[in-house]
Amino acid sequence: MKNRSIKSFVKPYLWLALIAPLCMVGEVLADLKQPNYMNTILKEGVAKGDIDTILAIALRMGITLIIGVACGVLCTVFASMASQRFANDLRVALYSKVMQLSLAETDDFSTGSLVTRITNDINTLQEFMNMLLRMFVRSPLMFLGGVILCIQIDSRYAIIIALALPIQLMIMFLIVRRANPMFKDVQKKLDKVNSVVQEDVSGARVIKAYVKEEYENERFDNANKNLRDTNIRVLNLMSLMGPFMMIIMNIAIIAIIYINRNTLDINVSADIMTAITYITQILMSLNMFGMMFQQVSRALACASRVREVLNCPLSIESSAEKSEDAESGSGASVTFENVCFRYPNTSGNPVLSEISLDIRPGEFVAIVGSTGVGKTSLLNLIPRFYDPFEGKVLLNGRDVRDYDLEDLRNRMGIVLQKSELFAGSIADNIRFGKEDATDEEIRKAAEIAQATEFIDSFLEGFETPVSEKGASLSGGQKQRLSIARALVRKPSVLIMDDATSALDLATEARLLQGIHREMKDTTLIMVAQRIAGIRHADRIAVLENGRISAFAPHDELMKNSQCYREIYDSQLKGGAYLAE
Ligand code: M5T
Ligand code: MG
Repeated sequence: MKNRSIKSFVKPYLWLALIAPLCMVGEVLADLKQPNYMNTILKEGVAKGDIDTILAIALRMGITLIIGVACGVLCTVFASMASQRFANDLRVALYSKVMQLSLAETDDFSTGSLVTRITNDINTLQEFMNMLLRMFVRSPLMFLGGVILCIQIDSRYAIIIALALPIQLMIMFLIVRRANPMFKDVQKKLDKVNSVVQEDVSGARVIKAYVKEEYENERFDNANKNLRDTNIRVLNLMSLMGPFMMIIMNIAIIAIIYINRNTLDINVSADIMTAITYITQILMSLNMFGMMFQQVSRALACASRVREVLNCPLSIESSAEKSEDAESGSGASVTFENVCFRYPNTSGNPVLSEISLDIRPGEFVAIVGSTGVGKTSLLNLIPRFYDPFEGKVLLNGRDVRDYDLEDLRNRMGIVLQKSELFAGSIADNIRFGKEDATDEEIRKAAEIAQATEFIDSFLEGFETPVSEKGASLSGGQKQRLSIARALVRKPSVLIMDDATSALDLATEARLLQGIHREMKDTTLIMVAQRIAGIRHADRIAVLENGRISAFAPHDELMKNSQCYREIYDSQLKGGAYLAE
């Protein structure tokens, strides 16, 4: 994959990005012309009582105002279009990159940081671009024009610049206060985007295992579009506020001077008013400039964080070849040849050393060992969540690194140690394992997984909604749904990582019998803490200090493996439940 710079995301919208500042020049010129017209109205019209001149200049003023407002609105529209689209593209690109990341990289970045990069950081970049397009031209032009025109009237007015500052702050405060509730809505949409991201990024293992990257990308795209549209709407609304403020201010000044026209020297007050308007503009532009510089450093930091993820090399990449013998249902052999493994960016002893295992098609193999010994790590190597640094893992005699990644994972049903479910119905969650599963297949999988007993007790059955991350279900219920999700795809290899820990022994026994009866050919590799459930396994591997210390059926291990006997004894003493 080739690296992409952030600049390359601006390119498609370059014409929008160039039109926006051009429109801004129009708005600034119109804004600068307004006080000049006011001056003429007062001196030539009001002072001389010449209604015709007042009307004629007022008409010109109105036209200039309309042109200015139009230019301003256009500038805002183009600037928001350019920045929103740029950000939208960047978000989608960054997001699909995050979906592609191998677990080694996700661990490295940490999920929270990835979420912030996709949402907050890109948002900052988008705001910065918007600001740049609108203010970069406006601020200096307005400032210079204002100062020149103001001092042209009377050089003493320069003092007024300093005096006008408090008025300026007040206006700013009112604008910000009015804008706040509107931006709340945008924030809500941003939260939506965030929560989709949170769920998907933290559920990355399941999405990978079931090859759902495409589907989740689409879900994200929709939430993102919502955000973009709301943003454009709010920004368009905001663009009307400037002109409104101007009109009200000017009318008020004319009104005051008109009422006092007999007692006031119109010429002097006209100049004062014009100068005040210019000073306001000068101060406004100063303010914008300050804000802009504040944004530059923030944007630079965000840009480098986004680039880091976007161009991060993948440690696990799919081999281009698609293998032809993809036949689900019939078991596959799984072989570990002298495998050594250590988590990336860790030092010290390897987690697994010299692991050699030969698991036959259709065999039921259990893996036992004390907690933290590396059982999960061992299973992680089969679907290539990580790659070993020495030795190889083979599926059907072929190195897993030679398989197309999607194809490899599609042959497996994986039940992770921690059940991850998604918002949706129970049926949706099981269907995650097989997109085109029929209702019968879903029910069948749920039956084998011993899940129907609780599903049928729900009023809505399979249509019962599951809340985010499966929070509305018990641990055992979540586990059984995760098992059903793996079973529904009728995998060649079924991998269960302590997936029955929350089930009672009787339920666990029924589940294993069901798998044995209905999926005879499937190779079952199961990590378990309790010997009771796996004593009937064809063979049991005992993991000790990252090595396989024994690999044999239960009866043989009882005779030959001290470690196995110790585990057995401890459980027997604990509850005496092994007696059948
Ligand atoms: C084995 C370390 C962990 C432990 C060893 C998942 C993971 C584990 N480890 C990491 O450094 N990074 C990781 O991402 O590896 O861990 P395990 O394979 O999870 O052990 P287990 O499955 O046998 O344990 P348990 O508790 O599930 O029975 O030292 O720190
Ligand atoms: Mg584990």
